[in-house]
Amino acid sequence: MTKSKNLVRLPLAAALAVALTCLFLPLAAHAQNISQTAKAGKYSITLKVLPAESFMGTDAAMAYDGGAEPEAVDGPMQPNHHMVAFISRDGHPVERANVKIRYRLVSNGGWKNLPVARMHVKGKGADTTHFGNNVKLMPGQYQVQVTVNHKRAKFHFTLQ
Ligand SMILES: [Cu+2]
Repeated sequence: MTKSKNLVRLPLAAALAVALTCLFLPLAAHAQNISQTAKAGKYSITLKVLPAESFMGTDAAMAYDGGAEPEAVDGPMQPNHHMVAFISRDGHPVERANVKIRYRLVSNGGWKNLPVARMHVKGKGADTTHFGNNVKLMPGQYQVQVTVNHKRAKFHFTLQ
């Protein structure tokens, strides 16, 4: 008797797990992080699209090192993402380079330039140097091109 009860319970538990997963998927999609790596000449470029990060105040996650002005999290643009490129060469992080980032919402046609700031993760040192900015991105399919010292890498992802 006990055995047959267990046999019934297992599929129920599995069904419940699936139902719960479906319920929580929309929440997970909001916290979606993109991370893709591609080659550009001798550079290895990891493009990350994360939630918008703070550059200001004691709680800042980012330490600004130069380049374009950082887009404030609570600024007029109301950025919802942090689109950045981590660059390495021969396994070593690249701290200085001429970096250009442009992006395009595929359904919308036009390319936009991301004002590229140089930063590192606050308190983690220059090894965490990366390039990019906070930006407002609608859901959709994106193409991104990252150019490092005239070598270009291409990325393609879908934001939910
Ligand atoms: Cu950053």
